[in-house]
Amino acid sequence: QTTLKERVAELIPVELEKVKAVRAEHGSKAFGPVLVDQLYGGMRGLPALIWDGSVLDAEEGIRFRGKTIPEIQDALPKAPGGSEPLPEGLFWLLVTGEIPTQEQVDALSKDWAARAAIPEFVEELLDRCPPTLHPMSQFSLAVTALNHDSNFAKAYQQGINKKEYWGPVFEDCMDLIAKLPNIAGRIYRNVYGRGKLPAIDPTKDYSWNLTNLLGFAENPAIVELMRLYITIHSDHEGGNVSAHTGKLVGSALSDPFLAFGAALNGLAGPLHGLANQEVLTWLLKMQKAIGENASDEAVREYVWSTLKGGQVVPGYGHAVLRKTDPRYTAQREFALKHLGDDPLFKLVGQVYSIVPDVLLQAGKAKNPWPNVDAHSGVLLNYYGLSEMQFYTVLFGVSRAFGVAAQLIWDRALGAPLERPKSYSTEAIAKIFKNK
Ligand code: NMX
Ligand code: MLT
Repeated sequence: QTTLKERVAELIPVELEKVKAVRAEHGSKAFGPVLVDQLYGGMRGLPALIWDGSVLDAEEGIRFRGKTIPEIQDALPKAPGGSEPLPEGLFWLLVTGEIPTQEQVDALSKDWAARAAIPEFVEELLDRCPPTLHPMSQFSLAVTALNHDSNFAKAYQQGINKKEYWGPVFEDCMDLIAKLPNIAGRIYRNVYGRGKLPAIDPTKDYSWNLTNLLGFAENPAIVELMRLYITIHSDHEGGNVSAHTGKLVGSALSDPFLAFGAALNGLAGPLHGLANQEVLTWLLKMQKAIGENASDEAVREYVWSTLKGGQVVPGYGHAVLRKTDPRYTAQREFALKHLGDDPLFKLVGQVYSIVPDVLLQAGKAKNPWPNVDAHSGVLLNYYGLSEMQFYTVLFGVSRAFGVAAQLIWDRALGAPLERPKSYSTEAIAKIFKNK
């Protein structure tokens, strides 16, 4: 059977031809005007990047290589007895655009298990972090330190031909993904005093091992949740802060560990991945303030008080989406199947029926609907993973899949250094003075 690396090698000449043809036919066509407001407005809507793994539609949400979340839930191989897709399959899809066989997915599980060990000095580095250092800072520190053993950095120093870049980058990306469970598990156990890390089981899949390292794998339902979680958080086209950062840093030929370490620092921001922590904090604060089983009126007032305090309602709104995030819907469906009448899940549902109305009335947010982060914490909390400061680490484990897939293609296709043009306000005033 073909391995992922062999398949990528076969696809590279095909992709190079495709890109050549698209550029020859469309290279000189304009996407439309660039408005000065877009420079000041966080570049919203500015077409600026090539990203092959997924494309986001404002109304429909994400498609991974053209497939919606329900479609990949249906099409990707599962674990024995499981019903959620294995993220190994999603990675294969992100990289190749093809649905892998069960055997190919199983081979990836084995390959990643074999690569999972982290260097002793990284273990020590994590063990010496104070438990007060945020898990995301520890995560980015450890991922950056993996650069010590980067195949690409070494090959570059030895004068590798640029046509060959993708090979060691592929190996680094596989190592990166494979090592994240041991890093995440170690951080979790160190910070929350959860005892010693068990060994990776080479007969089990990636999500089972991750869940086991955290100490929860005896419950098959949370293992299934982890498979869904890692799958749906993996990629959200290229413009989001973490994906774009990974691509940008990789474009300087920084190796995948340096590039993804940088991506994690972006994911750690409260307007991006940290929002999953913020949502649970906010829900618990609300519960404390207005009690369990509070009335809709009390919830509505609490939402207004958040807005009036000059804060955002975490988990709501999006820079691109204009409808409920299908990743929210997938998690809600999982919760409906597994969570029963968990009080926090009920509160999440109640908030969903109230917040969009309030945000619309407040009249600022362009999208009043929930995003992925509005639901993830409640699910993890239900299964006993209640330490919300850790939640973004799991988002980060997943986001490595999307960033890694693109880093492989960027180096295979010879993507150039990113270097857009910037202007000062003075320069803009001068340029457009008489226009
Ligand atoms: N609560 C309160 N105000 C909001 C919200 C919200 N959930 N969403 C947008 N706004 C405000 C926003 O702060 C801005 O205010 P101002 O003009 O005073 O600066 C105004 O509405 C217009 O913002 P938009 O153009 O709708 O949103 P933008 O594209 O700038 O930002 C987010 C997108 C996601 C940063 C924003 O919706 C937000 O802060 N949401 C809450 C945090 C969150 O859930 N982030 C997670 C996103 C998903 N992820 O994992 O990365
Ligand atoms: C993501 O998954 O990266 C977030 O939804 C943010 C985004 O797409 O901008």
